[in-house]
Amino acid sequence: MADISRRNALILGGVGIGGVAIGGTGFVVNQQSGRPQASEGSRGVALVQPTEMRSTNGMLTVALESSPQQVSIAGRTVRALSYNGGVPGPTLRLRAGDTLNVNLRNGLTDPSNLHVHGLHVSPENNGDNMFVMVDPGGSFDYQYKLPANHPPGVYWYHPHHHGYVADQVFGGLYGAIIVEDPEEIPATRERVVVISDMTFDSSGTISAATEMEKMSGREGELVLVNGQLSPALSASPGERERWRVINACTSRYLRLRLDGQQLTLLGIDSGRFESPRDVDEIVLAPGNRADLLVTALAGTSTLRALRYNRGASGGMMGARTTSSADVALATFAVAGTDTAAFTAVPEQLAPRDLRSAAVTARRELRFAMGMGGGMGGGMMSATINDRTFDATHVDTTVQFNSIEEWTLTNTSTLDHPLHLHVWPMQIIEQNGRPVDSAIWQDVVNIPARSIVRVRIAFDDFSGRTVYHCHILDHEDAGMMGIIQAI
Ligand SMILES: [Cu+2]
Repeated sequence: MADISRRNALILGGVGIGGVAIGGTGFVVNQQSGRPQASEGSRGVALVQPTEMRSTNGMLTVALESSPQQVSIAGRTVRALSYNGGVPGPTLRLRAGDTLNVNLRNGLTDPSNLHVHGLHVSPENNGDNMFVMVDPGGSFDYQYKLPANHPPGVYWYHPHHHGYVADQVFGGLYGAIIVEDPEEIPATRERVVVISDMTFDSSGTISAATEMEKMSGREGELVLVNGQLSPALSASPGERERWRVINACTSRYLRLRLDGQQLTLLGIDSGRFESPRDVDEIVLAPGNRADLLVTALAGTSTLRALRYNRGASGGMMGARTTSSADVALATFAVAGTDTAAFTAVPEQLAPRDLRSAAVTARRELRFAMGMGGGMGGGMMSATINDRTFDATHVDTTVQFNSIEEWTLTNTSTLDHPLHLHVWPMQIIEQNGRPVDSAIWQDVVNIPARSIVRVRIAFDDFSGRTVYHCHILDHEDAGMMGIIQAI
């Protein structure tokens, strides 16, 4: 085998913010400098887009097979988990009103299933049903019918079988779903930017998480963009790019910056802002997505994920800080002839605003973590309202067509990002401060020892589904509840 240490040694162009880390991989990894850098093995490789599949005449039919595959990552051949041979899996492009048919074949050695994260579709029968289990070797035909008024934006798919979610997503099982705009937003090009993290051992196999890592939520040593380490992007000055950014990391928060470029945020998750916002950075909790316009300015910039403090998990072995170091994710080189400026982004539909709505029910969800007494004899307990997930117990019953206000209380020393399936949440209040605009997300972060209030309109669909922490190790540990709209 080639000299991996040398081939993958990253060029240290100066004093980095972090030190050089010797990964469990046995090769030298340093993504911790804010400076542009890449491994010798993969430096300058252009960002590759996942395969795309697009609906025609209102329908997209896709065969998805999850299986262990040899894939090339960071200049090495490693054994990951993949949909249809790729990490990420294919990008699915849809329009409001479309029907998406997915034949899922499970080629893994563990049970699995599929979740279409963020799509506002039925959770029942062969829709986005979290109670479907696909055995190893088995298959299932899903059908998702998007309403005619489905919001445009960035969504994604990944496995969701309780107890296996973190391992399967960390292994490489995820892909993008795009719901196109009814009126096109002019851009030079569009890029799907799926950010994920992974750790491989010296044999090229994905590393298992320790109990301590599960407690804080595992973070991979390599932070990848579309499965690539430090890819290169290029553009001409004045070009406008549409970036569809997905945080597919199992636990890692992404505080993204692309200094030197002009960033305009259209929205987070399915929540499109009425007017685009110029931003310097974007924080994406695991599961969040950003719909972003990048106006290219001459010069070379680095897409970076900056240190984000998501608290510390205490315990018998002492508190452990889970504040990731800064990571350089990709380079964006802008050179050449200036192109003509783009027209303004078309006005978007004003988002619904429940701040002045009549609330029909209020409830509290209390997120807690503790040691011992956890399920499965594990050392960790991760609970919502003092319960861990029980597939036979409905935790929350809501009335169809009601508007509820939920107080999300985090009693622990770690952030927990709450994901509610099917129905998006409007953030009303954060730590006692009212939110001054209509912000809709399907993953809402609840910072350590704080309170967030959201409002939810339970309309369009009834049925049974789940809400859970999107630190997937916490979800697998039981930080998930069942909700039924009747
Ligand atoms: Cu959590």
